[in-house]
Amino acid sequence: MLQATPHQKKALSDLAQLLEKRILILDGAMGTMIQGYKLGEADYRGERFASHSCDVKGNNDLLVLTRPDIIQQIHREYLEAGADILETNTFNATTIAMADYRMEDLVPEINREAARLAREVADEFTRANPDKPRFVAGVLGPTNRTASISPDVNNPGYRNTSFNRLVTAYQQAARALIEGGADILLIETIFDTLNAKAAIFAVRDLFDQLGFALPIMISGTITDASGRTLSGQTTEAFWNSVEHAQPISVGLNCALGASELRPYLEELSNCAGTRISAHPNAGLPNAFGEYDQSPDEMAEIVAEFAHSGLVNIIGGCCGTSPAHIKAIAEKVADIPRRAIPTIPVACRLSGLEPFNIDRGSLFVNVGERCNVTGSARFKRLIIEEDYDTALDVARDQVENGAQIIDVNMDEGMLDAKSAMTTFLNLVASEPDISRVPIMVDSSKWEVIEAGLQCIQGKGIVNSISLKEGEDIFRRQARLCRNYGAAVVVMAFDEQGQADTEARKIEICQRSYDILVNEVGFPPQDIIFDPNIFAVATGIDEHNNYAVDFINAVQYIRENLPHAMSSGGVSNVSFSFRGNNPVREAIHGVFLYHAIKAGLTMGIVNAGQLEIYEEIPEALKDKVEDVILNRSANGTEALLAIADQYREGGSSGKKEEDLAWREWPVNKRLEHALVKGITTWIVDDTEAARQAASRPIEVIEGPLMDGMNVVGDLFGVGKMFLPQVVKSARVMKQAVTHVVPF
Ligand code: THG
Repeated sequence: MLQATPHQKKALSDLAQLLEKRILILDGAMGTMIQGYKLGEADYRGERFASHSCDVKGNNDLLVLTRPDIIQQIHREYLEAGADILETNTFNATTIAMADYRMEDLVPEINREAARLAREVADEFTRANPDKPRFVAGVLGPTNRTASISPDVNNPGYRNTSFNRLVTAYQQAARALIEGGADILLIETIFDTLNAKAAIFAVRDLFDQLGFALPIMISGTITDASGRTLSGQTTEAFWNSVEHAQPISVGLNCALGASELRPYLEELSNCAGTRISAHPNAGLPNAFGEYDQSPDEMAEIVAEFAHSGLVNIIGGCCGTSPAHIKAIAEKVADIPRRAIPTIPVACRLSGLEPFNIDRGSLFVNVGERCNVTGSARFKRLIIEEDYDTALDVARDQVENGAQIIDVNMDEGMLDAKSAMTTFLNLVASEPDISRVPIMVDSSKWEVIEAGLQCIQGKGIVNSISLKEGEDIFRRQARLCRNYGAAVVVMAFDEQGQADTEARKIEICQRSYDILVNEVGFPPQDIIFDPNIFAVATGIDEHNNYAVDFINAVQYIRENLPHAMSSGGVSNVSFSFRGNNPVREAIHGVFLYHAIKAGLTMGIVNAGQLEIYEEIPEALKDKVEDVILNRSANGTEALLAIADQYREGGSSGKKEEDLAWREWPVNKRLEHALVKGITTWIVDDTEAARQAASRPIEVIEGPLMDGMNVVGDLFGVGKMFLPQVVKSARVMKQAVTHVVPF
């Protein structure tokens, strides 16, 4: 068993202490320095690899075995320049990247040696000057493959690596770096966050195996002016995806020069509650691909970062030399380090974009339609492998206001694991879908893991519970943490699924205590689902189900700090299957009361949410009796009128629907905006325009008034985002009509 060296045991606290005091200096480029030695094939090979089967010139990491003198000399020059932290020469030292040189077998040795060489020189300098201790960051590079991008444009679901292969490769490299004496692990130049999540998983799992942990540094790379990683994430989305590593620092490196990096560094500095590192290139490459920003120029720009309070660790990437590091170290020596800001507690999810939920957030819509058990159509599409149309189901939901999408492939006729992988890999290549976080929904743990292995963002596991006892619950929770996911926890224990208020509360409280106190799970990443069951089933024991759920939601809000709540909303109306208008009315009433009690989110049909205010009074009254269990024969009374509201029913919705067409034009516009009806919007806008003295009055008058009603209803939780999206479309059509005038 690998034991921590005295160095490694104290690394976390030593480094944290030093970071309190000042800005630390990371070294600069290795590649540029090696180039200066003008080495040939024979130098790279040395005696040991003289007869290796392929060319190895350019395999810089190999030099730790064949030219350790050069590597140590470069380390020494950076330490002389003032570097506090050395990076090991291991950027490509994984089996995945070393395959290019047929040197996979050497990976443990290269990492071990690289760390040992750096350690030796660092210790030399620390002994000479104990007031300036030097650290060794074991570098885990990005590899040359991407887990969330297809290398084949004609086959977007294809991948040439996998999460599990990356985990194995990273873990092997990390273990050897620790054996060699590294006291930090640096996951860097991340262009695909899913690769980085595999590295984090590998390292966290390794620390568990070893029984000790080293500080982790994380550094991503923004590839171009889009301000996104190669795999499409914004800076904040990237941070949300890797925060679970609890890194001692997060930062950006490579790709851009310091001045181009600045806006993204600032964004990161504003959202990350840890220290910030930067190691930019020496400017942008010139026509020959060389970097020619001088040490003074670069130091000038970097000093401004420091003055603006953006950085805690600073160094250089491509094109930088000891002279750059020296100039930077001198410039920032007396500038105070960035203070870690206090970031408000929130569940910070991401797709390509961040999605943060806190206790003040409005109700969050999770799209339910990508569910083979919840949608006959989606099931048919998946079974027939019509993935293009299945992707449209996801896209429609996002366009209609779903802020997260639930994906469930649990169906006897399917290989759920492979369907989950295929679908999520395809979703990853659709930016208009994958901008939102994914909720991986399955009752089978292996399907959940397969899903988590496909998402670069921070998603939600749906679900874990105490169903199979505490041990499995704890184990799965720890794994969710290593994958970096939030969790839905069902109110389900060894005795079964909670159906009464008391049982729901008991299980949620017990689950919370285990997760927060024993597992160390962040409470803001816990979403309790106290079970939404169908009401109005004709069985008296079911009459209080909605009330029990709503009361449990209130308990969670008041007693389980930072935890959230959720539920599968469409479940509540199962007994009215086939009668969508009544089901939608039930959902509208149920949500209105559940949200008032503190419900954070719901799995809903985002395109079909009824507005509480707009439910016909007679129907609303009967539905409310059922939801709130206010009347002994509520079910019978609702059943008695339900048929009238059926689509095309005899006395209800249809006629009521058209009565508003007789109203004055301003009221018609308001109604169209609130209900999201586009059918007559151009006619009505035109009528209003002819009545007005100036066209602008139509926009400033009835249209804005209508949108204000929408705003008010939204503000008090009587409208939801998907409906507001529809309102915005109606508004746009109306305004478009007026503009030419
Ligand atoms: N809690 C959690 N996860 C869940 C649920 C829950 N996931 C699944 C489910 N319940 C939520 N999703 C749905 C999706 C669809 C329907 C209900 C819940 C639904 N579908 C219609 C039906 O079956 O009648 C439509 C059928 C069709 O279109 O073919 O009602 O509670 N954590």
